[in-house]
Amino acid sequence: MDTSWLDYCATADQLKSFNDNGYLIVEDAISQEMVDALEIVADRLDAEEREKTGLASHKLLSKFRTILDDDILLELLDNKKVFPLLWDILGWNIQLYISHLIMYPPEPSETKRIEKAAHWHQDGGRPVPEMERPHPRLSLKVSYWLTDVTYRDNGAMRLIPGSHKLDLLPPRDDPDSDPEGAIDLLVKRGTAVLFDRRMWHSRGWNFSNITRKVFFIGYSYRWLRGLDYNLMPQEILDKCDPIRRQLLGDGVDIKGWWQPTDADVPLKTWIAEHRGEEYVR
Ligand SMILES: O=C(O)CCC(=O)C(=O)O
Repeated sequence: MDTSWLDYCATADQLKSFNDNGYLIVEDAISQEMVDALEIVADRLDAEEREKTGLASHKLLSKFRTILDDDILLELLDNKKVFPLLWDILGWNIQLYISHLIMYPPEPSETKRIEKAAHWHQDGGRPVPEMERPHPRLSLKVSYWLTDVTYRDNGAMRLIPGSHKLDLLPPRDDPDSDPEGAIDLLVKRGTAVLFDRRMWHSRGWNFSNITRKVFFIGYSYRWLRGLDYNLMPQEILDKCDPIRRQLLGDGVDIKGWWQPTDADVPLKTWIAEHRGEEYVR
């Protein structure tokens, strides 16, 4: 397993920024070769899915459970520049809970230009209305940007820094604008952005002339059920080292979801050995 993770553990500034703002930008999180390879995979999945479902070429494609669609996606699971940030934020008792791809082609030229984004939300499905507030963190997602989004009109994701601590979406000054405090997330190709599932966010409009391409990988505590897979095919687990197997939901028995032994959580042992016992309490 890759000891270069140790070079990318979270700094105090990164942890403070994530805790205060609810997101963290990691530029050049993946090499240009890796971005090129991921873009080829994204284009292939897009073409296959549109062929299968008949989705028109100008419509947004949202494909879930992508982690098994190509072995290169397994590489993202423990990407050296991002994975250590996850243990420093969530700890060692983590798993993959969701993986998805969004391909957002340019809006057709006749689409009426509107400024406000359409669907402000916090991530998480039923837990969002069912849990008492204030909510705990529970999970976060990492978005890997395969195309430049350096202008709002590239379909920049919109988010409200600090809003992971808010129970309600902040108000709007004007019904045709975004809520107070909203910003455009502008990123270069190859950037990863970690975001707390509670942070209020939305997708902006793509009025550019290129398709916006993003893979999302979400991590949660192991005592939550996966939204992608709860049982990975054995042939996938067989390709993976113990830490990736932990992330993919492997474990010794059902009790290990709640009271893990060292055999359930090899990441814990790895961190204890390489950073010290104080990091695995
Ligand atoms: O596509 C986007 O910019 C936003 C995606 C999103 O809302 C999500 O993954 O929860």
